[in-house]
Amino acid sequence: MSFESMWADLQPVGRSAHSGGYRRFAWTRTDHDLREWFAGECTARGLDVTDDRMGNQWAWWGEPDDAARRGDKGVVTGSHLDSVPDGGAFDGPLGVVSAFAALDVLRDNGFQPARPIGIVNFVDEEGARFGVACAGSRVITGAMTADRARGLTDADGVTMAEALEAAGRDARHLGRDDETLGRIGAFVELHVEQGRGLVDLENPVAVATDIWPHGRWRLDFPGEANHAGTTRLEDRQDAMLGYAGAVLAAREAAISHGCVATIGKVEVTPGGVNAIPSAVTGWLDARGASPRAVRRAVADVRSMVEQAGGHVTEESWTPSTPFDPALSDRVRDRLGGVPMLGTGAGHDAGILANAGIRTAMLFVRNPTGVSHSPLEFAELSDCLEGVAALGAVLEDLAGAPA
Ligand code: HGY
Ligand code: MN
Ligand code: MN
Repeated sequence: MSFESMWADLQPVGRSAHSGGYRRFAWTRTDHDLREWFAGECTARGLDVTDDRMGNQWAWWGEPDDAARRGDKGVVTGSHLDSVPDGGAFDGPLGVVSAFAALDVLRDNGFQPARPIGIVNFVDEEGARFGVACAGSRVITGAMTADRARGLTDADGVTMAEALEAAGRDARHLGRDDETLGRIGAFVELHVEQGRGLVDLENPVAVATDIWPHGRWRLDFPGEANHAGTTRLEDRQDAMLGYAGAVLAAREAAISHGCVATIGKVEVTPGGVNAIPSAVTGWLDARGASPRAVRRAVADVRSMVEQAGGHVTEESWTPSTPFDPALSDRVRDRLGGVPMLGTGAGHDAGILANAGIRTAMLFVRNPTGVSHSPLEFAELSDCLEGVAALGAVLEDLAGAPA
């Protein structure tokens, strides 16, 4: 199983014939096919696959519980396979395929790890269906309660609990999973770069320094359903007006506070061209290097929304997340001093870092710099550079006795 053959196997799964992007959402049939693919790759390598309390998939080369008895822990790599609506091919899958390919390189070279090497597929990293990003890593680390996760609903009102049951899982099993977390001595996630840093630096691989603070807020605007043609303007309670104001306020606030913000998702009720909306819900995504700047920008939007009679609910917040400096320096040195880059994109690695697990990230060059779009890309040569880098890092971290 080469990198190329694994990549080719994954390509058609969940791909939209219309956009060319991917629609790989948690606990759907497509997700099931991706999980089957992951399990098949593990089985092909003689790795047993286990699920944790949230359904994240784990496979180990070596026995983590034997290591624990020696007072040692494993080295884990991996990422996610789900996508945003019409997302790109690389965001997530590059980290999972590279994990398998890096393990193959180590085995082909006759490497015998002194501590177990794990590969993980985190579920629901994008939060595209149920609205909270990194749901899989948030639940097992306790960053999101099982009750909250079970109650999240998708656009059709299906709860995550119902989706899990439909996928043949016991939703009562959800929760913090210290047994799984206790096996991780270090986590290194490889990810396509979601920006142009490496293009400008003319390097195929970088080590991450940190993840910007970022969050998601739900904005609800009330209105009164009525006829679009017969209702006088002065009699209208048009929920869309408040929403429109919030979209512009988000951009103005981002500019004035030096951060970034967008409202990328909106739901309109009833959604008829000739019906004045009775309700509009928008979701704000705001991020920035400074948590204060983000909070101030969101405060500006909040006051505009509330003046329009709307309501703002914080749905997730991830603080500024520096990766483990000693581990990141060791990774950078092992790779001969590659560049170090921060990112505005959230990752399961950030959730694990905030849970106190030694974590680092590798970025692979994306010549378009574009992500969360079918235009996301990485050259095969750079992908293979990423595999070689990940293999070298795993060999270093899993090679030296404790
Ligand atoms: O939203 C993010 O930054 C990540 O892609 N989930
Ligand atoms: Mn993403
Ligand atoms: Mn990702």
